[in-house]
Amino acid sequence: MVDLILCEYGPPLEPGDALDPVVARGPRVLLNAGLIPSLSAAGVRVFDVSLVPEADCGSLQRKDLLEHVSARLASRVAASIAAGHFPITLGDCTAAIGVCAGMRRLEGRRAVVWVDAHADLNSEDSSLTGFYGGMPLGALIGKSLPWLAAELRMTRFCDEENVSVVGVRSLDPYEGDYLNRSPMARVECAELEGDASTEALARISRSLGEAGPVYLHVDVDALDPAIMPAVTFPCPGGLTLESLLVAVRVAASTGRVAAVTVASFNPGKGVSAGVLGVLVSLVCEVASLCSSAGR
Ligand SMILES: [Mn+2]
Repeated sequence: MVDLILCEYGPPLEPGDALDPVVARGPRVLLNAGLIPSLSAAGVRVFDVSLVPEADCGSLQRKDLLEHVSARLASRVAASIAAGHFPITLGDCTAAIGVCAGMRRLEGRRAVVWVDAHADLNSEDSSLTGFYGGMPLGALIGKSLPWLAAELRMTRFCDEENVSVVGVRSLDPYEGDYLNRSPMARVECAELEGDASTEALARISRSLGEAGPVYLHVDVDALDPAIMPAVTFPCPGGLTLESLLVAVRVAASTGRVAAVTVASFNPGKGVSAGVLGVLVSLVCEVASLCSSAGR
C-alpha cells in the first residue's frame, strides 16, 4: 500500500518574502493530473500535510513555518511506516527533512540517494540567498539548520559516506568545495545514459551500504528542462526520464527504500499535458519500483 503525502508548502525564496503559494499548489495539481488512477493498482491512501491555516501564518516567522511543516510531515511519515505502508511525499525540497525525521525510528545505518540538479548542501551561513530549499541535504548530514534538526530530534540523519548525489550540475562555490572534499558519491548525468556505466552504478551501490533504511530524494529539476521545464531553477544538461530511473532502480534493488520524496514541481512554470504526463509517470514508476521491492 502506498501512502501519498501532499506537502502543500513553498518556502519563501528570500528572507522577508512571503511563502510561495504557487509551489505549494504543486502536489495538488499533480494529484488532479491523474495520479490516483495511475497509482491505484498498488492501493493508495492520500494524506494532506498543508500549512497552518492561512489566518495563523501571519504571526509566524519563516523558521517557525518550516519547523511546523517538517514536524507534521515527520509524524505522518512515521505513522505510514509503522502501518507497514510505503510513504511517497510530494512537496518542495525541504520536505526531505521532515520525511527523514519520520524515518528516525528505523534501525540500522541510514543512507540517502539524492537526485537533483542542485546539491542543497548550503547552511544559513554559506547560502547566498537564505533560501531554505538549498539546505536540506546539508541538514541531513548534520551541517545545516541545527535548530530544526534539534527540534525534530535528528542531529544527523546519515553519514556522508552513505550519501550519493546524482545529476548534480549547478553548484554554489561553497557546495562545489564541500562536495570535492566529502566522501559522498557523485554521479554525473552522462554516466547514466544509454548503457549506464557499471562503475557509476557501483558507486551508488557502495554508498548504500549493506543494511539499513534508504531515503530516496528525487528533485524533478534533475531532469533536463527540455522535458521538465516546470521547476523554479531549471538547469540544462539534465537526465532523461529513463536515465533517472536507472539510478532509482539501483536504490530500489536493495529492497530497503523506506521513503521517497518527489520534489520541486512548480506549476507556475511551463506546465503542459506532456509535462504533467512525465511527472505522473515518474511518481508512479518510483512508487512501483520502491514499494514492491522487499515489501
Ligand atoms: Mn533542485
